[in-house]
Amino acid sequence: MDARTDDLDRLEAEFQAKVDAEQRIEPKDWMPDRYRQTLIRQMSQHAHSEVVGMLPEGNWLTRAPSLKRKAILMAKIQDEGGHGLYLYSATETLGISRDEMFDQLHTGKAKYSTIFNYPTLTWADVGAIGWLVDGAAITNQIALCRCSYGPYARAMIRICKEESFHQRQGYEIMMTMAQGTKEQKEMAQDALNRWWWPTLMMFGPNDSNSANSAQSMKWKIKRQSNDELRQKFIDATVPQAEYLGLKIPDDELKWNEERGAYDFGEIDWDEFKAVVSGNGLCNRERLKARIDAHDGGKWVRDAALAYAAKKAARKAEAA
Ligand code: FAQ
Repeated sequence: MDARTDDLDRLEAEFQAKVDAEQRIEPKDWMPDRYRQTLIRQMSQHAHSEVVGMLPEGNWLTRAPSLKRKAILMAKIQDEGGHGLYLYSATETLGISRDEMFDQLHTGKAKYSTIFNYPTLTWADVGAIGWLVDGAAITNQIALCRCSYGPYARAMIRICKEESFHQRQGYEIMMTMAQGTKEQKEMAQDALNRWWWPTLMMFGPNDSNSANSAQSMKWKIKRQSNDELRQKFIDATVPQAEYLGLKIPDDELKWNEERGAYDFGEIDWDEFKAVVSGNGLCNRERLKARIDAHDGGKWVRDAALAYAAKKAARKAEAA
């Protein structure tokens, strides 16, 4: 074994000991390259999900049923943009630039959550997204507040607070519709039918098929496995659906007294794979919208750079 390998082994052992002792890893600390790359992958995917996630709800901004609903929805969507920016900044601390991240998204190299490749067909979908999608996001993100990487964990604390307002607003829309006319209740049920299974897919593949989980858990990036979080979400959400008087579209859903948890049906993993690989209902539309927005913003970036260059030149002249 050469001296360099010895050094690396020692550094890795010290790093793991720090993680095991629940000490946070900060940007300037030494970290294994694979830890850095795993975080860049997960955090950039998370940031992209927030930004792409603005699109399905944005579809209803001009058609919100009242001024109040419109203002609330606009605030929620702005929060999501803010979460994206927060997460891009946190990811930059790992040594990747924002331009590189955008490029990875626009060329299809980086993923974003499958959930945002489904269409929002009615106003009830806005309620279902808040209730279910934000509900699932919180379940996942509460665990991430204790992630070993400091900037990610700290970003999650604020994001979770805002997500919980999002979840409540979604549930309130569902409640209003479920208690409304027959047509409104049907609309709420239809939204639940369409969003339930895709929401369960947000937690990723089953643990036995999750390529990254074991290592991410060892590094304490992930604190709970995909299946544990999915189960937690289901157990919390079933009583909420019952309270609304809506039926979760799963005939195998049943309380298991022994496990103290709900049993549930099999997720359609073929559908998941199709959406992950770019063949969901809205993948192409979503990516096109992001690329168009980026291209459309080029003049702003150019103007900001020109202004900064001019300011620097003036400063140099004055010095
Ligand atoms: N969609 O080995 P694992 C939100 C990929 S934020 C797409 O288990 P990992 C807020 C995975 O990347 C929602 N790809 O992976 C909001 C990997 O591929 P790779 C986003 C998925 O990372 C609400 C491969 O499959 N939240 O909703 C998905 O250990 C409302 C194998 O999987 C986050 O990103 C999927 N659903 O665990 C905004 C949270 N699942 O990269 C607007 C942070 C898996 O190796 C409106 N992320 N994949 O080629 C995480 O916690 C994790 O990355 C998981 C996946 C749990 C998503």
